[in-house]
Amino acid sequence: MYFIGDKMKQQLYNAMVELEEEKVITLVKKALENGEDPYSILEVCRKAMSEVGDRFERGEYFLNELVIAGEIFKTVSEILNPELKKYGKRERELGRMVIGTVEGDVHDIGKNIARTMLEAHGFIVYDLGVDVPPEKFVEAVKKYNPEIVGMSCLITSAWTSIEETVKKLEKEKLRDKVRIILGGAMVNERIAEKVGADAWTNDAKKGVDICKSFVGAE
Ligand code: B12
Repeated sequence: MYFIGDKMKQQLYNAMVELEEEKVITLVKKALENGEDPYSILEVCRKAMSEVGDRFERGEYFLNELVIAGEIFKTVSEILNPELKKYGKRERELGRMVIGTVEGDVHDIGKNIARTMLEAHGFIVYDLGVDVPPEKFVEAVKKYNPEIVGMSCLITSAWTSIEETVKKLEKEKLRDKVRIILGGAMVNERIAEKVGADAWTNDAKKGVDICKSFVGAE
């Protein structure tokens, strides 16, 4: 269990881990009313999702619980989205970006949050959805000519798809035209180095800063 100093956040974390949907919604709304930073509310829920995942791994939760956790988080995202949008300062168009969850992976909650935040900060984001094959990334790069490609990945078995996608971009001589950022709970330095990605993150806020630096907009 993760320990958070703040009492309300601790309650929210516990409610999320225990999959108490109504309590989660009430606490999220209350936190917003109290002027809590929407991203810090999101972070509490993300950490709780990690604990849900650990329980699944330990055999204490089953697929059903993962599904329920996903549904609850989606509701939380819907409540927080308008607030997250206000958070960014969309003063001008910063650049174009193609984003998608790689082939073999259907997790999209984090990708959708990253998209919302990137758009809020002024990026035009072309979202290819989930389970996106390498060819589709390549097609989209040809079609939209983006400065950045973002690949979301939450299962380690899908790392090969990241690798394949980078290889296909190289083969089509597109690799040098884009910066590549990996995101999602299951990406790290190891995979980023292995495929030669320009950056990786498990945190959408950091992701926005990295993407801004890619287009010279720090
Ligand atoms: C909810 C959930 C599900 C839901 C997903 C619903 C949905 N629509 O997304 C469902 C039930 C469908 C699901 C299915 C499965 N899941 Co699942 N799931 C999770 C869980 C609990 C939470 C994921 C989540 O939404 N987190 C919250 C979001 C906000 O966090 P996030 O994705 O990291 O995103 C943040 C950042 O990373 C970043 N970000 C994300 N993407 C991007 C992209 C870019 C470009 C940028 C800049 C930033 C960025 O922004 C977000 C905000 O900061 C995780 C546990 C965990 N540790 O994450 C397991 C987990 C990912 N699942 C796991 C598994 C095993 C599965 C299944 C294989 C289970 C099964 N037996 O069928 C299937 C996979 C099916 C498939 N082919 O993809 C494992 C993976 C283990 C591994 N090492 O590979 C995990 C880690 C659980 C565990 N500990 O065992 N799952």
